[in-house]
This record gives sequence, structure tokens and C-alpha cells, in this order.
Amino acid sequence: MTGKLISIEGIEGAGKSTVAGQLADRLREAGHSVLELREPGSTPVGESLRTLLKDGTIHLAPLTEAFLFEAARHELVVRRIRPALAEGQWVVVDRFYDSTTAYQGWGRGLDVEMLCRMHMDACGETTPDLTILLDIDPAVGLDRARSVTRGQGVTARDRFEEEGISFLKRIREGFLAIARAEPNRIVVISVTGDADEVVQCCLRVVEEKLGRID
Ligand code: Z5A
Repeated sequence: MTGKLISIEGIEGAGKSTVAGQLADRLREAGHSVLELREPGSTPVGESLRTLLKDGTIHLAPLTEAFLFEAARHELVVRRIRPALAEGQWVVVDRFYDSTTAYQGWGRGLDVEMLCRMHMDACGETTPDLTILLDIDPAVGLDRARSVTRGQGVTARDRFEEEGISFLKRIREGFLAIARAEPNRIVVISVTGDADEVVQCCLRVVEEKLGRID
């Protein structure tokens, strides 16, 4: 008995958390046991690293940043993802290793092949059965992400939200290049409609790629 691993990717504000939550609900309604996870996070080590990684007041060299994301990912794979898949659960993860390729590779300029070797060390054969890339105009995504942060009254500096539009444009290009290189695993959904429409579209993709869910 093995479950399925679905990762949701995209730049900030693309709607990943919204889609991940609603997709998990629909899979549960169809009778599946579903585990929802986020990266970095969802383990004690991962959540501690998340706080460190998002703190814009701490300087991190790009390679340090990449190692910390991979460390959080290895914990997640070993402690949460593999056991869940072995029990036949479906796992929906909000970001996975494509985020490191896009952000630390295309965004920060680290060598993409080196990063791919790091993903192999962190994840081994645990790779997504399906990756949904939510593609959005960076200006729209940034605006949405910043309005959420403002609404929560967050004043702390966020390392990634502070980077601005040209950084996000490079990352979007990176995600699209990764998707072109792995068309069997990665499906790009252009985020133009409201959240319900995007979720419906994701469900159709899940059924096309992984079979009927009920
Ligand atoms: N990072 C990295 O550099 N390397 C890595 O390997 C990994 C991560 C794993 C994690 O921050 C940061 O770490 C991230 C990349 C970096 N950088 N940033 N920033 P995070 O987890 O806190 O942030 P995020 O992943 O980017 O999440 P986000 O900003 O919350 O975006 P989202 O999950 O894609 O969006 P959302 O929360 O679902 O929606 C945002 C708002 O838009 C919200 O008000 C929704 O109600 C609304 N929304 C959602 N969908 C729609 C549609 N379709 N229409 C209209 N409005 C919508």
C-alpha cells in the first residue's frame, strides 16, 4: 500500500496554501486519508529553521540558506512523508524541492546541478507523483502576499518578501524552466480565476495524472 505525494509550487501570493488546503479537503471528502504539510516546517526542526530562514535581520550566505532548506526537507521526508506514504496516505505539501531550485538557484544564483544533487541527498527516491505549479504575475502575487502580511499586523522583516519584483521574476522564470524540463511530473496552472476555479482546475489535473479520486 503506497500513497501519493503532491507538491504545490509557485511564487509568493500564487495561492499555494489556499489550494493545498482545499485540495486536501476534497481528497478527504472522496475518502482518502490526507496529510497536509508545508515547507519549510511541519516538524520541530523544520519549524525552528523556518523562523531562522524567514528572519530578515539575520544574514545568511546563499549556500547556507540552501543547506538549511535541505535540512528541513530531509527531516520532513524522513519523519512525516515516508511514514505517511507507507500507510497509504495522500500527502499534499505546500512547496518542496523545486522551490530550492527556483529560489536558491534562479533567484540567488547557486548552481542548479549542485542543488539537484542536494535534493537527491535530502529526499532520495521520495519524489512527488505530481507537482502543480501555480503561475502568477509576480506583481499580483507580491501584492497579495504583502496585503496578507499587512492584515496580520506583521512588522518583522521577512527575508524573501523584502527582495522585490526582479527577484520574483527570476524565480518565476526558474519555475517555468523546471516545468518545461519535467512535463510528466509538473503541470502549470495559470492563476487567473478565483480560488474556487483554481481548485477545480487542480482537481481535474490530479484526476488526469493520478486517476479518479473517488
Ligand atoms: N523558500 C525558499 O527560498 N526555498 C525553499 O526551498 C523553500 C522556500 C521551501 C516561505 O515563506 C519562503 O521560503 C518563501 C520561499 C522561501 N518566500 N516567501 N515569501 P512562506 O511559506 O511564508 O510564504 P509562501 O510560501 O510564499 O506563502 P504565501 O505568501 O502565503 O503565498 P501562497 O501560499 O502562494 O498564497 P495564499 O496564502 O494561498 O494566498 C495569498 C492571498 O491571496 C490570500 O489572501 C488568499 O485568500 C488570496 N488568494 C488565493 N488564491 C486566490 C485567487 N485565485 N484569487 C484571488 N485571491 C486569491
